[in-house]
Amino acid sequence: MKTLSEARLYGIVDLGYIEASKAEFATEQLVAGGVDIIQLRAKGEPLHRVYELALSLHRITSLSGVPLIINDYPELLRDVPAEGAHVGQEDGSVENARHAAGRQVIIGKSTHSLAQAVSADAEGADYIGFGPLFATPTKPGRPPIGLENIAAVHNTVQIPIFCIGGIKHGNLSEVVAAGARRVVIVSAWLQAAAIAPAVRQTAALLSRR
Ligand code: TZP
Ligand code: MG
Repeated sequence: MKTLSEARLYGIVDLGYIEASKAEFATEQLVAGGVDIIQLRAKGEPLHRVYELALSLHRITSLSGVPLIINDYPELLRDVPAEGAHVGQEDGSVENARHAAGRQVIIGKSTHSLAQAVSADAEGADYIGFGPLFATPTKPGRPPIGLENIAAVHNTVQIPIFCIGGIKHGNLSEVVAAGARRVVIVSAWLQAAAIAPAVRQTAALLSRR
């Protein structure tokens, strides 16, 4: 399994874009394309469905040693052998999430400013999401933070930083030029004509920098 610090491409199986019945297929495609981490994001699904999906996605990700992160439900990590959980600013502390998980797991936190990034690091997060850089329908109502703090956050916070929000091939070079080293991409991969080639294309664009 890759360590977090080696990870550069973070995919999300988001049920806002993919029907639950296609979640396994999307996961296989993301893995085949070469993502380093996958998150299951199942907003609005009942907990037992998230549990079942997490189990079935983990059967796929574990074959390739790709860590599976569960959005929002760290307590599921007591019953699902996934590698971590991801929490937002409204979801309580990293410590609470660790306690809920009940075992040694990865805990990631969403941050929307330099100050929140510094706090998440101090709180003990293993990685942060930083964004949304651009306005995105995947996170409606969340104002974009732009690219101007990407360099500063990398100079200030030592844990892995995954830039997120509206990233696609057409703007990846700007994002990287602003200092991003790792990216989360949701809709641009899930809505691509074919997911695995889209991930490969991102990987190629990122490694050219
Ligand atoms: N958090 C900040 S932006 C975002 C999340 C979950 C969504 C990113 O999705 P997309 O489709 O890559 O813009
Ligand atoms: Mg949340």
